[in-house]
Amino acid sequence: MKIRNFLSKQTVFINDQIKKFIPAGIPEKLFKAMEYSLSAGGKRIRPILVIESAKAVGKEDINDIIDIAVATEFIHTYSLIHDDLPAMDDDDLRRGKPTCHKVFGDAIAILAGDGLQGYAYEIISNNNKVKPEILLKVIKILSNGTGVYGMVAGQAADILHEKENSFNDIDFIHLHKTAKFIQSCCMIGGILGEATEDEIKILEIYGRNIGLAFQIQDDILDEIGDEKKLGKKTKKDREKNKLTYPSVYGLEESKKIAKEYIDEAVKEIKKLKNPDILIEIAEFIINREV
Ligand code: GRG
Repeated sequence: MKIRNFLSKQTVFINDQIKKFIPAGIPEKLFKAMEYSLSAGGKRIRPILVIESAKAVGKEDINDIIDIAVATEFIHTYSLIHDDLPAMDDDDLRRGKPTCHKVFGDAIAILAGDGLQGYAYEIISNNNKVKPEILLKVIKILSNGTGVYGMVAGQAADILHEKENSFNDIDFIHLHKTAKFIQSCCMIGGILGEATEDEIKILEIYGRNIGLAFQIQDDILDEIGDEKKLGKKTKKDREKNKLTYPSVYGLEESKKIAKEYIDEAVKEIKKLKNPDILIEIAEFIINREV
């Protein structure tokens, strides 16, 4: 499949770029923990979305925005490190390797996550090629999508359901835990490509829809995915009383709803100048096995 080759190449490209931004001159164990989690693999879909969204609105030279794309992966990696902690999802395996806290201990894993999150914003602020007012918009969108109005709220809601049964709105969880961050990455690409308000709105709708489908596919893979390919244990959601699409709607209906989100995303993104790669990424999201 053409898009898989394209995404593999982009993943290698992002991996190379990430190496250039790992903070140095800090306590060795903290550095190692950050480096370990950043280098452990992963699809790099968020930075890829930043870059491809910028291209979709007509940006040709992406060299001045690579650092910002990389910053989104730093935030994603922080969220995975924290999610794996004993107090959260308590996972031993991530991306096919022992989780950060299993290798470096809880305290260093917490600090590695904290460090990655803060450093992501430092990287963005250090960009001296993009206009400061554009950088400020990027920071606003990214902090909204991943902070207290986004991923943090979603993670809290998810945990409140799992541990206390006190939160039962699956669409709130999916939107906040997963979709808002993905939506932010698409909007950030648009902002960096100096898109119009209308184009950014299109990217917002596209991003939200692929983000919601992404989480449904994640739920589906937890039920029927291959542990080896995924690099983590499957069937954990059911064990842990997680609120998932398959548990609420069943597998077939979940697949149908994910496809509806993707159809909506594709319909929307076709309004842009260069939508082809974003269309293929949308379709990849529900066909992926990892
Ligand atoms: C700790 C604030 C905080 C949030 C954690 C990332 C996360 C939120 C939880 C992990 C569990 C989960 C299912 C999250 C939803 C987002 C998601 C599907 C993450 C996995 O992202 P991928 O598939 O991972 O892009 P790779 O390994 O490819 O980078």
